[in-house]
Amino acid sequence: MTLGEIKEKALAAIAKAQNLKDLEAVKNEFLGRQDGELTTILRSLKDMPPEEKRETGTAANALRGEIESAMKSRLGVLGAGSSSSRLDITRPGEKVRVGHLHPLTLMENRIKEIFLGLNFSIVEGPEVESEHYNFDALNIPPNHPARDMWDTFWLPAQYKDKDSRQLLRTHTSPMQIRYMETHQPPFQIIVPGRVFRFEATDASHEVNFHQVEGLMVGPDVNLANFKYVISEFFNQLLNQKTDIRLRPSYFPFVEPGLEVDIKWKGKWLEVMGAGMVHPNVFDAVKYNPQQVKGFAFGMGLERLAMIKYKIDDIRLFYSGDLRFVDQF
Ligand code: YSA
Repeated sequence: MTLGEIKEKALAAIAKAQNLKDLEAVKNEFLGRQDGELTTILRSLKDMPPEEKRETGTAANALRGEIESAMKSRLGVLGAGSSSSRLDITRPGEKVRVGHLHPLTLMENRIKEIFLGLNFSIVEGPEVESEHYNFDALNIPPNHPARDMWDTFWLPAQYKDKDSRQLLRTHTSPMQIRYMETHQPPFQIIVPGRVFRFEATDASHEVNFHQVEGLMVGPDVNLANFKYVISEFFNQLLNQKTDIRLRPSYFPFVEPGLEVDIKWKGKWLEVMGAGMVHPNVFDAVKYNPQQVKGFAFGMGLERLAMIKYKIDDIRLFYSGDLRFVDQF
């Protein structure tokens, strides 16, 4: 190619270039280090007679400058000019969206912190449970009417584990059994975790929610200990002295069984189930009910968060609506 042809072709290709990639291709074709058209001519200068070398050299270098500046101005037109022309240091910065914890995580963290301060340990258990741990060992045998308290998601029969059917745990109480099977008293634990119930959702019921289980066992643990622990817990959680009320209730794994209410904004609100661990439960884990006593409780994390943060619909927690979660 002659210099004239190179000029004509290169400038036409530059004018046609639509993006950075097109310009790169033009650069390679004409100015490429290896076999760019113009580069080849420049490289052959050394073999030319002096007169021709001077003439051709001058013209070829001028053409290179011309092609380079045509490329630069085309780059400017395409809106991808050199960085100095793009960087405007006077422009306000872009706001960085900072992540944060979900209100339920905040709540769970605070609950753990309070119980750690009361010398409890934190343990966790499986979300897929066996019928044995979720019901039988908790003094709820098959056909026991109390099973109706927990509408259950059962796993298909092929997931049967030994003799026990598998399910999604309906409460965190099965961890009472798992923990006692592998530890000796005295101890005090809480078990935060996700639970599942096959029930209709509404403003205060979810299919999938969280509970925090508590269990304290020792030679002479009694209801007064429970009342102290739970009062202290609510005083700290709600940052104010909180009245609590214990009402008789029924859960198969405790005797006596209780429902705990707290007084909040002038009204009594039910916040947890509790009681003294039933002797049959101690039997199931091979503890001697004559020698150890214990209290247990289970509360709903969402319900507590609703009280603390004044949230009127439980479904908001799982809505994925950033306008909701960004408020925490
Ligand atoms: C009772 C005595 C013990 O010694 C230990 C634990 C318990 C609690 C028991 N395992 C239980 O699950 N009781 S419960 O069915 O009444 O649920 C406990 C708490 O979970 C409720 O007080 C409520 O706060 C929450 N809850 C229950 N169903 C719910 C729910 N939260 C959201 N959606 C639902 N569908």
